[in-house]
Amino acid sequence: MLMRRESRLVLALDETDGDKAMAVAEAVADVVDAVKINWPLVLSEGPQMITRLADLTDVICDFKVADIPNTVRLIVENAVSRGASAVIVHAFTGDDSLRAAVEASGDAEIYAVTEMSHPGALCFTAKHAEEMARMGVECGADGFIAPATRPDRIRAIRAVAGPDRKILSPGVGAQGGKASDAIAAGADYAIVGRSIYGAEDPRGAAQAFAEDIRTVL
Ligand code: NUP
Repeated sequence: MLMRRESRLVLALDETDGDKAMAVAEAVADVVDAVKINWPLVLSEGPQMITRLADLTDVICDFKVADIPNTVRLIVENAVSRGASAVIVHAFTGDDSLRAAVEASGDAEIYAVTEMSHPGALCFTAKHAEEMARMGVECGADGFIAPATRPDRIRAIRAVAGPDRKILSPGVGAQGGKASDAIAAGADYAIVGRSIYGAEDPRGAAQAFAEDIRTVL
């Protein structure tokens, strides 16, 4: 089932206290289109967080899977069986690993990371991001992760991905990117973590990001 596409905002829930994480997710569930979880929350509170959060909204498992095809398959199958609507994998592992993710995902979606949002991404992966996106299209990935910190790179990935694949863009707020810039550059969703879950009023913060995005829709 496809994720909602209304506010175009995804919460990155890297809060490591399970009760606090659930409280933030409940507070913003009707403002964001999905919640993305990553290793910090899963390692501290367990993979059952996937299922608990999936009762509230679509859950994207940001496991940045980077492994041989068989291990990729095992991880994706496990995440999807627990209720994940999407799993994020690395593209740099190559076409066989990416195909394994797509084949294991069933009704869930696979998003491939081409180049990450932090400065270190410029060392290696950024130089090959368009190539990786082309490979992702060939392998049937549902979309890509592209950096809100460099909107011109979102444009470059969109040019390769075409109109039918989705682009999710982290790097908003704490990393310096602006949600509306990412959406205007071609992202379907802006991903925001610390600037929402670390705010005194997470719901108010999420609403402010959604409002910023609405200015460019
Ligand atoms: O390129 C990426 N950049 C990035 O920040 C790919 C990611 N998946 N992320 C993740 O997005 C990161 O691991 C974190 O979970 C979230 C951004 O959080 P924040 O910087 O908004 O707090």
